[in-house]
This record gives sequence, C-alpha cells and structure tokens, in this order.
Amino acid sequence: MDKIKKILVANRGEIALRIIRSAKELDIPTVAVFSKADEKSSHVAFADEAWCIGPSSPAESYLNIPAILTVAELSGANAIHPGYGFLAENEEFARICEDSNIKFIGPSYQLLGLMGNKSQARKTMKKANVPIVPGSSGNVETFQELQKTVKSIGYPVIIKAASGGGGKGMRIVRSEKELEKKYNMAKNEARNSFKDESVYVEKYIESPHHIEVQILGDNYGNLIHLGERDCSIQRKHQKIIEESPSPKLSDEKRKKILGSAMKAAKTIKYNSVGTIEFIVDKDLNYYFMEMNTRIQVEHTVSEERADMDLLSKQIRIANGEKLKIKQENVHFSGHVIEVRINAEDPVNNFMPSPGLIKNVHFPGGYGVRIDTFIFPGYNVPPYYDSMIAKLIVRGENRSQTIKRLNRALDEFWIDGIRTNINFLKEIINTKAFLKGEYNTHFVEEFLSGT
Ligand code: MV4
Repeated sequence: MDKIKKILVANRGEIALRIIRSAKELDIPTVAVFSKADEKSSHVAFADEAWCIGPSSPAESYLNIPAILTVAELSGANAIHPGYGFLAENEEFARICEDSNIKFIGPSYQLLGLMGNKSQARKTMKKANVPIVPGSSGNVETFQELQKTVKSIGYPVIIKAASGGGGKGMRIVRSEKELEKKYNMAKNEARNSFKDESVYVEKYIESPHHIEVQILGDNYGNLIHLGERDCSIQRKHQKIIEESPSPKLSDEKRKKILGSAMKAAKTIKYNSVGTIEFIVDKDLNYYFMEMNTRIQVEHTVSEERADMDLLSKQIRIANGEKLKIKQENVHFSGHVIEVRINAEDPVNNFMPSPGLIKNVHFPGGYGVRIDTFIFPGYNVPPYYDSMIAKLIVRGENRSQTIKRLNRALDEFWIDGIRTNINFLKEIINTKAFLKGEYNTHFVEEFLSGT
C-alpha cells in the first residue's frame, strides 16, 4: 500500500473540520466533499480543495458511494476518512475502498463486519472472557428457542436486532404474555430497518450506566487505552454530556473495566481508534454491549484527559506507522466534561431549530475547548444532525470542572436560532449531576419531573 498523499474527508460539520486540522498538521492535503446545502460550510473553506457530490439529502451526497469514489479518483486522494455516522461503519464501503486501492482510515472492513453484527460481537467477547449480559448464545432462530432462553434468564428481557446498535430495533419484554408479540415486532423492525431479521435476547438491565473505553491499536498488535468515558447523560440514545473519569467507578472497578476493554480489543486485533461500550448495573457489575469501530463525537474528552491528538494517531496508524507510545506513558490528568450544543428547542419537545446564526460568541479561557463549524452568518441546514458545537472543559477535579463549565456556558451566546445551552446549564446544576449520581434514565426522569 502506498503512503497516504491526500485525504478525502467523507463527512461534514465539526468532525470534517477536526479531520482537516489534524491532516494539515501532518502536511497531508485534504479534499472536502459537500452537498448543495453545505456550499458555505467551514469544511469546504478549510480543505485544500472541495467538490460538490450531490443535493442536500444525505442519501444523494454523504452516503453516495459512487460520487465519493469518483471525487477520490479525480482529485488524486488515496485515502478516505469517513468521520462518524454516514459511511463510517459501512463494511461494504470500506471493502470497495480497499479494492480500489484507497486507504479507508479506520479498522479493516473485516472488523467492521465482525463488530457490526452485534450477536457475533457478543459471541466473540464471550469467548475472550469479557463479561457479557446473560442471554442467547448467538441469534434466536425460533420463538421456541426464545422461550427456552428466557426461561433460563428470567424477565425482564430485551430483544435486539443483530444488525442494530445505538438503540435501534430493541424491544423490552416484561412478561410471558407479551413475548411473542414483541418478538415479531423486533423481527419486523429489524427486517425493515436493516434488511436482516436476525435478533438475539439478553436479560434487561434496569437503569444502567453507559461507560465506554477509548482504544487505540495499530497494524502490529500494539494497543493502548485512553481511559473511560461516562456517557450516561443522554436522551433518546443521543448523548448530551460525556465525562472522564466516570464519577461512578472506584479505582479498582475502573481497572477491571479497562482490563476487559483491552482484552476485547486484543482478541480481535483491533487496528484503529475504537470504543468498547459497557453497561454497568446498580451493583456495578459491568457487561460488554457493543463496539464502536469509528472515531466518535466524544473522542475529544479522552484527547483532553490524556493529552493526545487521536485523529493524528488514527491517520498515522492507517498510514502503516507503529504506535510507539506504551500504556505506562499515557498520563491521565484532571477531569474533563463535554457538552453537545444542539440547534434544537428543549421547550418545544427538542424540535430541530435550523436557520441563520445572526451572531455567536464562543467561550474561551483556561481549560476551555470548542470544536465547531459555525460562525456568524452561517445558516444551519435542516437536513443533518442538529449538533452544532462541542464544548469541552478541563479542570483539576470534577467540582472545579463543573464550575468552569458553568462559566463557559454563561459566555456562550448564539443569536438567531434556538439551542439547548440553557437546558445544559439546568442539567449540570441538578443535585444528581453535581453528586455524580446519574444513570441512562436521568434526562428522561428530569424532564418528567420524577
Ligand atoms: C441494554 C439495556 C439494558 N439491558 N441491554 C441502548 C443502546 C445500545 N447501545 C444498548 N442499549 C441498551 N441495552 C440490556 N441487556 C439498556 C440499554 C439502554 C441504554 C444503553 C446505553 C445508553 C443509554 C441507554 C438508554 C436506554 C437503554
């Protein structure tokens, strides 16, 4: 494989800009692709060249594989960074890239396939002695098989689509009388959403914590972790706040989870940036949930805590370089919290709020980082994700970091569209958040007043 000489960034928004920034520091030229709606977007302005790949709809632009590959060919890009979302975990796309002699900046397509199938991922982790939730050993093929498994694990259970993930295609079942109906619903939804009706079943863990471990591996078996992130503050499977270290974990428990995550990554010879996701129950038992085989929105939390440019590392690893840093030389310091700023209206059921940003003032100062693509005069298009900025705050300890986050949110002004800034301020000043006592149902309960 040739060395990377030009990177096509197959994404938009803040992550496109994030990729371009690291590439620039590595002296690698970048090619932006954009939809008609993104003509005036920052990633177009800051890349070395930019090509329009289609109309505003994602299916015809950022998911348009032939258009993207055509631009790679015509621009002379020999690598593609997919960012997150869109084509980031698309096995077929990664395989086509490899067949076309274009470096897909991410794990091998075989790993995308292996971890993309959630029941197969579960099997793999079980074999590696990574704790998994009690449940079926692979897919459940018939209703009779499901009944038998459920008898042995007991209610409540959760039926999940093997090709799902991130909360799509799941059904919670609390009693025998709804089992068959929910089984059929899960199968139908799986077939319609993923063209794959296979499902598996697990014991349902009530109100779990979501804790994930950032992993970095190269093509030669070198592997490190960059600590954990607590991502339990979420709404409708969209994370809102992420922090590290998790306020929930003792040093002893943390060590165990990090060890399991390393074992998981080693077992599959993971060769890029990735995340091992766990759910943690109220007794602090932890279980492997799924693996994210991409750079994630919240990678910045780990970057700040470990003082490491993860995008740069990911690109260099894809370029065949060895990961030189050893685990004992990764130093974690202080506390980091990230909040996601969305163009949405929390007072109106979080309805998206696209439109013209008349003016904006970003917070700054010691310990404050903003990753964004917006600017005064930018028009937030209605066709894509509502996240418009990430505010990442670093401090010596959790309480100081929360103070700094309050200060930074006070400085954040966006004029012209509605945002969740005030909602974020409310959340971080609740008793539960201040004490670090929250789980994945926190936002839902906060909104319903329970
Ligand atoms: C679960 C669960 C409880 N028990 N599995 C949701 C997204 C996907 N990554 C896994 N999810 C869950 N799986 C068992 N066996 C609860 C969730 C869940 C959840 C997990 C992580 C973060 C937020 C969540 C919100 C609701 C449900």
